[in-house]
Amino acid sequence: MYNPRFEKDVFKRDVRNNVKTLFRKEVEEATPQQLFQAVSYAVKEAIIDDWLATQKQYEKDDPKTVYYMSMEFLLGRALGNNLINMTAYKEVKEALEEMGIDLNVIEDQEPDPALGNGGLGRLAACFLDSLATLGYASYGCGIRYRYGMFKQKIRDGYQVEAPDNWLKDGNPFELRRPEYAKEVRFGGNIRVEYDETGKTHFVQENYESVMAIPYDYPIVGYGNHIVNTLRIWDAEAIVDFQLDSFDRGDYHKAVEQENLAKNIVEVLYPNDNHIAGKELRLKQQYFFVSASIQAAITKFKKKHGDISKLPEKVTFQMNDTHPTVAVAELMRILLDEENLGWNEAWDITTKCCAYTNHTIMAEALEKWPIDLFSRLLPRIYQIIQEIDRRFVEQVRAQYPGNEEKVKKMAILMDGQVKMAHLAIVAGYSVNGVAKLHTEILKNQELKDFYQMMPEKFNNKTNGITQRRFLMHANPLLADWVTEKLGTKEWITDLSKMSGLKEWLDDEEALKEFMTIKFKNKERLAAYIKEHNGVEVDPRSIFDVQVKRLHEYKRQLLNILHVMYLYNQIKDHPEMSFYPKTYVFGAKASAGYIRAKEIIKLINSVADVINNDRSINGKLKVVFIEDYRVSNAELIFAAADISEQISTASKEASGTGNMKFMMNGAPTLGTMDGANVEIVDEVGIDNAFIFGLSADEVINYEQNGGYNPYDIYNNDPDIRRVVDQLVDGTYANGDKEMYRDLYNSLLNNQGGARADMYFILKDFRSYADAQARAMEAYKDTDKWAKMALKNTACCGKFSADRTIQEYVDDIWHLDHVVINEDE
Ligand code: 26M
Repeated sequence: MYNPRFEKDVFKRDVRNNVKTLFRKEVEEATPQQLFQAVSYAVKEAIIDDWLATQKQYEKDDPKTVYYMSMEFLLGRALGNNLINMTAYKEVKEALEEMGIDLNVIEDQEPDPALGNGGLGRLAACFLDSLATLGYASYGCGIRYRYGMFKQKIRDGYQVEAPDNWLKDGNPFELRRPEYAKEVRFGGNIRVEYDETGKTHFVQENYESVMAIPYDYPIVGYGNHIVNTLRIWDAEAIVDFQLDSFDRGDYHKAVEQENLAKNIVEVLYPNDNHIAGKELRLKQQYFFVSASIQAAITKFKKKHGDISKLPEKVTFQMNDTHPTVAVAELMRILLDEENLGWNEAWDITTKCCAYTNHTIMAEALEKWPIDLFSRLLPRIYQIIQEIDRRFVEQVRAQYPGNEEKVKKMAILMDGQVKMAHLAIVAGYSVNGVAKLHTEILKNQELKDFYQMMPEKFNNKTNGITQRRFLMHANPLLADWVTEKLGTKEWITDLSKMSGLKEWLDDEEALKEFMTIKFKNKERLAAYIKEHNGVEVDPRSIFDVQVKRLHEYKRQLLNILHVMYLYNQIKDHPEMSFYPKTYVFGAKASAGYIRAKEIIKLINSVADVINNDRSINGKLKVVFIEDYRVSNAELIFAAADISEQISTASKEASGTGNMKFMMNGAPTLGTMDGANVEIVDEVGIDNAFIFGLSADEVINYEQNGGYNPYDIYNNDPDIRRVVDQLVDGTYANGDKEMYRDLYNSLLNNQGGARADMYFILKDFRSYADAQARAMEAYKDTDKWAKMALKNTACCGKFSADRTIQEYVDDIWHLDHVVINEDE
């Protein structure tokens, strides 16, 4: 046991004391929520010592630091994870048991901090965990949204959004740091001044501004006493700091600034892979970027005089284009506040900034109208104009007479600011998030940039943290793995999982492995019973698709196939069919109408099938409400089959696929994103692969698509399910409810091609993969082996591996060790 604070008796006393001082109660009288608070404060106290020690060590060693700039951090609950990383989970569980408290119940009191949408935000959270665990100095930089990702309710089969007031009971783990506040300015105009030496100065006037107040959130490394910081910014009106502005008659200004401050951090935009172009979103971006960069520079200057050395100690990683104004903000500070010349400032900036691309979806490429951008950020816009002017000059020099290139590559074009172009031009590294994705960037989407600056491009295949997604999500399997490997090393070195291959032919071990899966399925079945009121049989195959709802992820393909299976069972009641439970979980962006229609369809199909007693429970469909990190942990552990069925080329990586694999669920999917690398690791025989390849999809797209009627006319099974969208089968006789989905599959609509995502095209091949999976499952021994093989081969997909690659190839951070005796 590494932390003396978890001396059981001391810890128990701390908890009792906290209940008293916080709530004036005895433990026996406290509510579960109050106990959660009391336990969390006791844990925080232990964290604080390590947090201080870590910062002291950093002060001493002065390691290079990465600032991971992200609009989103989808952390999930902290309590259980912190206990695991402090290697105190079991001791605390026991201590609480002795007090008559169940740790699981306490953990369930914690609201999920959901400051992110999906993949991109969860990746950021996994990266922070790995950075701390590997001993690298890092800050996560983001926004402390008052309301995180909305809560999803399903009412009458429809998604209804409710606000996520995650801070309503306070947040035991965070620390407000007003002494590090920074002012951020918006709007106004830029006045040019010349001083006596003839030097030019740019002065912003008539601006509005807000105070950015940091809240620090501890990121606990596994078993190494390192505690890094996630710094998320709240906004407050400046008037709170200058109480006299009311006296000066600035009443209106005061109210305006209150509003600006309140609005900026009010809510996370619930879009995923789609850009809305709202002014408030740009305000959010500049707000946290400016505050974070200012803070980083202040910290650097306190220790180092010479700003030109910044790249030796600091690197800014931009999580997608959302924080790309960082490059212009850094330039602004270097030019206007540090008084450097352009070339020197540019040299520093281009050695400090790096960019990760997460998508090739056209509607997700971030572009801002110039009029909006220049009005809100006048000085930043001037700087971007100059960056663009110099870059275009360079393009013309390299490709004389080729104005096509300029048009395709410029940062400012067609009245827009193209954020990806800015990020690539100013960044020293551009990376994709899986091999296939990076190849598509290099050869298609960003081809011109790759040709001009190939040295910037590199791949960093995503990963996940095994601490949360195996140890915490699946303690039974985690203990089994430790026992079989005879070591806990896999917790910080996931490549050790390959040692499990020795057990692939051991019948007893396979049986144990499948018993654990069964217990996890019982646990999920209980959750489904409680939350959906649906009975599912843990002996049935749990086939799971959980992820954001998006057409390219093709939840529609999945549910159409369920409709097809149902038709089959009804037509041929005697046919051999292994009972199946299809599990869905997905939030649709609030304004994404078609995504919401798909949710309604899934729920309608569930209703019809689950209530049809004639099929003897062979088929069940469950839509899990409010899919989020906390219930994801239960779901991954309980899955038999992992549905990863995006249209090839569209899913940059996927990370859910890795979580399923780690927990022993084979992939049923397309050759897309990181699925390709999963198949490389586990072998094609231990996955169920189907559908068009990325090349084939891109080829069709470049030739105007394909004609879905060729399939509809020639395949009666497919025609039947498509027609069932408009014959009222799943809509109580209403023939119009799913007309839009029907049309999207068959008919061109304005700019959108019929069946843009190749659902009908891939349907047969998908149904075939489904059939193969069912056949494989029937052979219990073979299945167990296949499932274990997946767990045994997941080593590559640790975020620890990913982060080590970022460190080696991009960030070049120094490794830090905390000396336990100090
Ligand atoms: C943009 C503008 C306004 C509001 C929101 C956005 C926005 C927010 C999140 C756009 C995209 C966002 O996320 C994209 C995302 O999650 N991409 C996923 O990133 C994962 C991590 O790399 C990959 O595994 C997924 O394949 C990729 O879809």
